Parts: sequence; structure tokens; C-alpha cells
Amino acid sequence: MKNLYWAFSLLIVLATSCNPNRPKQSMDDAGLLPIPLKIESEAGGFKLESNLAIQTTGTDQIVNEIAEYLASNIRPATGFIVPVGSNEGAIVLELTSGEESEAYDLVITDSGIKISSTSHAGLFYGSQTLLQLFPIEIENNSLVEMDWILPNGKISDQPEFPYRGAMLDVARHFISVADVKHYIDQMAKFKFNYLHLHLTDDQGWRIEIKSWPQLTTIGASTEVGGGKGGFYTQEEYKEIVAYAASQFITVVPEIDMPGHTNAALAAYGELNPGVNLPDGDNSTVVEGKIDFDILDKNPVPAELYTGIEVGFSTLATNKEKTYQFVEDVIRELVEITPGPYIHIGGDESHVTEKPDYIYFVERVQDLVLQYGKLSLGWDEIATGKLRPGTVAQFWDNEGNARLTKEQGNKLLMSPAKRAYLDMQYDSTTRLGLHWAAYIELDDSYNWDPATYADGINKFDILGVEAPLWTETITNRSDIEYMAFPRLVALGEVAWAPASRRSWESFQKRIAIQGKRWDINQINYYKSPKVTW
Ligand code: TNX
Repeated sequence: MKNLYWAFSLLIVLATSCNPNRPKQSMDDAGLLPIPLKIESEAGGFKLESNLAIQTTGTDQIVNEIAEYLASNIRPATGFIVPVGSNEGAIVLELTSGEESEAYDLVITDSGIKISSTSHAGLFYGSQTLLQLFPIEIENNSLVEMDWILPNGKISDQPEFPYRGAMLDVARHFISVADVKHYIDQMAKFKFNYLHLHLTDDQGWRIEIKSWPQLTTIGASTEVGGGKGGFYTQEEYKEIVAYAASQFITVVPEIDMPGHTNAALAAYGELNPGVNLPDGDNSTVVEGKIDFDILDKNPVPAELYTGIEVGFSTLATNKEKTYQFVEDVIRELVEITPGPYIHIGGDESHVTEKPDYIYFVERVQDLVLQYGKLSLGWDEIATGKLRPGTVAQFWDNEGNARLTKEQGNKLLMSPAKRAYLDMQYDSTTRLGLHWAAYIELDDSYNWDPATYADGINKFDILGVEAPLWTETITNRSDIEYMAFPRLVALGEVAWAPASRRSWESFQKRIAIQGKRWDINQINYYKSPKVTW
């Protein structure tokens, strides 16, 4: 028995030492994020040679673009030319026939690498996994002289939830196109597929609407703290949409209504309910009552707002003018938004009467449907009648989550206590708020969307989204500090089933990711919960 053991061990030693291609880590130890559904590690590895090429099947233009994306990430550090689309290549991308799904297979053997999927998105996700199997030096932007050996094995992967999102609040502080693109680049590495842009709020209106130009000439002119604000022209917005699409991310634009609208109310007085006349101004009062005809001709706009209170503004829900406005905004937005959702907000409308709120939210959902899209809205919208296909974004109120389910609609899970990236890590965090919780990295990781809210299960859930509110956040470095590493934890919560997730394993993998971020100069939070 003992002899047999020694003979066997010798064989293993021989086998591994004879194989010249020893990767630094096996597939299991490479630090894959999010964790794939199935990993079968094998001994040995595949060494990339300088003549590396990426082979694509057929003449599919999008497969070639994915191959080009992959190549552009391999070229700088390896110095290889990496031609794409050739008839022969050590890396093969294959679009297979069958029902389209986000699932992909990735196989690495002594003789080469193959990624296959029935969808373009699947090939893109497989490419991201492949890049994470490279030695971390691949992150360098200039040549690194070393052997590029990737570990052998097979990965079969697919996401748990179809919607894996992140939100940027570009209203409280405006975020430049370049910074949004940078965020998209980071999201794509972890297989996120939706970017929700919170485009309007009390402090600013950030999207050009051609039929209502003052929304931006006036409404975009400031931000929290009184800075200069800003907005995206429709051309710039389209550029963001296209850039996101090239990394398989769909943009969801949000127009927050009927509350959170002070910027619009400052731009157009006629959208105001007419109750916020300056003190002592009785010009519209006839026989003790506000005369709305006079008010409509002499509208009183709100003052621009640069503080961080919520819940004080509302559109006039009883004026047809308001619905004309909302329809114009939705029409223009739909024209430049290829994705399926328009987010209509609906949160914290504390000064809208309840019946008015419900009337408004129902009517706006109908408008969205009329323009061929589905509504997303914060969980309060479930207090009214949800239209078929409307998704409620759970952030706080479990009762609203159950109302959503009862109406046969789906939930997007963003519980503030787990998923809010603007919450401070602990009491010493310089940025952020803490009204919901302090959220350390393990808090963002250790929860299950399928069991989080009473009475809600996996089948009620479309996915998970991580919002970053920006009352206290003003630049790229601050965005990175609040988002990383927590965004990656939430990405794994959205991608991997609970049975595949473990904090022990995540902790080790995120430490490897930290080394990649060091090379990329990403300003991530070095959580004390991780041995970096
Ligand atoms: C609540 S969450 C809000 C936002 C704030 C955020 C700050 C939600 C739907 N509304 O208006 O920015 O808290 O954490």
C-alpha cells in the first residue's frame, strides 16, 4: 500500500514537472469574480506564444468586435499583435446554435482556448472570465516580459438573475461622460448588464430635452453645494448608450417624478402646483382662492436648490400641462434609449397627496407603455396599480415588495441596508451617509436577494442593483472609493446562486482583484475584513 502511494506521488510529480506550462494558479485559485457556476480545474496550462491570434467563427460582426475587445486587453502587457478573425488562432470564440442564453463555456487545454455560447453576451462574459485567468500582470498598460500561461480546465457558467445593475446618481453631483464610461469599464469586468442613470432630481436636470430647453439652461446650472452642475446633450447620452452597449450593458434612464423635481420646477413655473408663491404675494388670489388661470399665465418657478433634503417638491399632478411635459420628455428619451426600461422614479413624494400620487404614477406608466417601453420605479409605485411588465425597485419597504408580488409584477432588489454604495463603511468613512446602515464589505456580500424580504422568493425577482447616490460624492476617485470593492460583492450576489457563494472564498478572490486594481490605480477601499 505504502509503495503504491509513493509510486503514485512520483507519477504526479513527474507529470507536473514534465509539463513545461505550469500556470501560477489553477482555475480555482485565479480569483474569478463573480464565481462561475462550475469550475473543473485540470493540471497544466496553455502558454500563449507571440503569434497568438483570436479565431472567430463565420462572419458575425459582433463576434469580431468581442474578439477585438479581448485582443485590446491582451496586447499592451504581452506586446503580442493578436490579430482577430483569422482562420486559425489559439483562442477560439464560437457562437453556437440553440436558444439564446447568457451561459457560456470556457475550455483551456494544452493546445488552446475555446469560448462558446449561444449569445454574444455569453461570449463577452467568457472573455471577461478568460482575462481574469491571466496572470495579474496583464493589467499593465505597457510591456511585461514574462511567460503568459493560463491554467487548464473547463468552466460552465451562467447567471442566477437576468438583471445585474448599478446606478449612478448624476443629478446631485454631475458626473462627466468620461467618468461614466470609466464606471462602465469596471462594471463590464464583473458581468453587470444594466446601468441605471438617475438623470434628474431636485438639484439638477441632466439630460437635454429639446422641446423644453430650460430644463437644462436653468435646471442643470447647479448641483449640491452650489457647483456648476452640467448635463448630457442627447448626442452625449447616445454616446454613453453606445459605449455601454459595446460592453453588453443596457442603459436605464430615470426621470424621477412626481417628487424630486425641484430642478424642473425651477426651470418651468407652470409645472408647479402653485402653492409655493413667495410670501406675501397675493397676485393670483381671487376671492380668497388661488386662480389657476392667472397662475398659468404668470407661473412662479421654484428656486434652484443645492442642499440635500428630500421630499419637498412635486409636479402639479392636476394640470394637463404636466402630462404634456411628461409625454414630451418620455418621447424624446425613448427615441435615444434602445433598452426596454424607462425609470419613472416615484420615491419620497412626501408633498404629493396620496390619490394624486397614484393617479400620476398610473398615468405615467401608461405613457411609457404607449411609447413601447416598460416602467421601472422605486418601490412606492406599488401602492398604485402596476401595469403589466412594470418592475418595482425595492429599496426600503417590504410591504411595497409584497404589493408588487401580489400584483404579479417583478422586483429589482436594492435594499438600502445592503446594496447602497453611498452608505459609509463605518463611522470613520470620510464620504457617504449612514441613514440606512454602515455597510462593510461582508455586509454587502452576505445576504440573499431570494430570502431578504418576507414573502418574496427568487421567482419574484428580476435581479439586483447597486445604487450610488452622490450627495457627498464629487469625483472619480470618490466614486471608486465607495463602489469598490462593494460593487463586486453585489455583482457576485446578482450572478451566482447562494449555494456557490462563500465569504471565505470571496475574501481570497477580492484580495487578488485588489492587486489588479493597484496596477490600474483604482482607488478602492482596503476593507480591514480582507487580507490584501
Ligand atoms: C434615499 S433611495 C433616496 C435618495 C437619496 C438616498 C441617499 C431613494 C429611492 N431615495 O433620494 O439620494 O436616499 O442615500
